[in-house]
Amino acid sequence: RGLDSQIVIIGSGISGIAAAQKLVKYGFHNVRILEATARSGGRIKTGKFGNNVIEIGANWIHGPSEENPVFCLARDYGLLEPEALLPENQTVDIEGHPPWVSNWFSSSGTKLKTEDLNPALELFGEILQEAGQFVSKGVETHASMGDFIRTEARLRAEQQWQALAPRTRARRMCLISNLLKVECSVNGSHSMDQVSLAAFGLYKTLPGLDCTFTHGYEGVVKHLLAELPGGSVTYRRPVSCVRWSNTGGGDQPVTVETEDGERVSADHVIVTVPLGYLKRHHATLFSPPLPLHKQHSVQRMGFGTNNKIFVEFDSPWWDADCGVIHLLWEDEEDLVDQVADVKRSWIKKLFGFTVVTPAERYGHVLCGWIAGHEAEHMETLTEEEVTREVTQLIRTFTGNPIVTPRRVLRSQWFQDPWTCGSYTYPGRGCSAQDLANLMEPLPAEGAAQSPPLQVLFAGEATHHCFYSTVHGALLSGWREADRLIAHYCPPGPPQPRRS
Ligand code: 6YU
Repeated sequence: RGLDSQIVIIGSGISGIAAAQKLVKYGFHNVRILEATARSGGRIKTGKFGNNVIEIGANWIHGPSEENPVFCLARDYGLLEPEALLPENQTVDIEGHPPWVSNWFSSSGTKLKTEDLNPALELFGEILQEAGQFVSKGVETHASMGDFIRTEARLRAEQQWQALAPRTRARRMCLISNLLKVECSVNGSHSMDQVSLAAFGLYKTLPGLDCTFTHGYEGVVKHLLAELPGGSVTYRRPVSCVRWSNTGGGDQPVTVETEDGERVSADHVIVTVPLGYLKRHHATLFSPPLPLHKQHSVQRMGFGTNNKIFVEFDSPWWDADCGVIHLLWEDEEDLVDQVADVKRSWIKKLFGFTVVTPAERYGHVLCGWIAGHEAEHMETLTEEEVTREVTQLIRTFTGNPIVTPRRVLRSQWFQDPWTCGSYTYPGRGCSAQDLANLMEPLPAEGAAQSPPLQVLFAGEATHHCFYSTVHGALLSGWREADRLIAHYCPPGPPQPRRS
């Protein structure tokens, strides 16, 4: 069939669009995307907050440098600020942790001096770095990041901070609790106890100082979509079942059934639904079901919730150069990253806020970050309840009893039926093999009598080292397009060289 093959892509997020763009560019002309919702972009979702553009989903280009295809596209489409294009911006290596100026506030209502906190920050940074190295050493596969960080932090505090006043030591331990919550947001996990120590280092960072889009992340989605023929995406068309064949097959071996009863025949289907959706629906989404090893990997890989709470103020209560505000609870010496009573105290999981810049455009807007079951509970509350809790929180930490946000807006990624959370992390018991299993097509080439490559898998959860990111998702879409291109148009034998 070659370039006439019928290819159906499930999901119009960046991975689905990238797969379609590459196939169409190569010459495949029967490529169709079925999207459950009324829009493209999936977890790239630009919204409005007052008159400002904000990101409800993906925020930054992580590691904006030549190796990052999202950066290259955004640069070529003219979507970035001039500073992001500076060579020095692209070469600095921040290893996933931007060097923002931090302001620390305490639950006793005071602003803390950063110098007093630096030793604890350094200690935490060292432990994280060591954790990342286990992937090449091989450790007991069920060990968790949470256990490792707590054990090491207690041990090192005992050795290094013994002579300190108990109050200073206690505050440093509270700071480590805050940083554990930061890591829950970064990883999208409920607790660091759920994140694998052995697989933590699978995630790779790229050089470059994380940057944002002037008019929103969705710009890159719109530009890529414009490279597809009109009508390539069918919206409001949720797929309910992919019928494939592991025993032989007819002319077109796959049938895609949609919720409204449409049946689409295809030679190949590229599934890009989020891992959260797969965890919930894989049993009904595939007939016959996914092979067991693939099902186990779907279960073992982690997919949690990280939500944002945008808050706008008339005037700032943070320093002019501040990039991130941390909230340190004075009763959290016990190195905690989850709250005991989610309904009553969910707000304690919010580690703090990043400052939305530039101030000339945004005014005084903060973006709060909250992960885990606490974030999922927050989604069930009304906007008024969330506003009340956030206002109370800020009054407590600033010691200012009248500070009042002008407006508040939160994301609700867990309740989104087509996402069921935020992004992927390596769950306890995971290894690189699980990521390999997630991306493995059905049936694999040369593995069965039935037509190969009926069902292919893309999406951020299928990238071996950039899972959880937009660039990982984009590359996974291109990877699956390349797989089909190589299947139909294998590179020819090397030509003999003429002398
Ligand atoms: C990044 C960032 N970022 C914040 C928040 C979120 C995410 N990410 P999609 O879901 O987009 O598309 C699937 C489509 O399928 C979708 O349209 C569905 O409607 C559709 N669908 C589902 N079911 C269907 C059905 N049955 N039928 C038809 N259609 C169906 N990434 O690079 N920078 O700043 C952030 C952030 C709040 C929620 C992010 C960020 C993640 C990206 O958004 C995400 O990976 C991609 O958009 C996914 O694209 P896709 O195509 O795969 O799926 C160890 C270690 C450390 C590891 N982590 C390091 C930190 C990195 C992560 N940081 C994230 C931080 C933020 C703030």
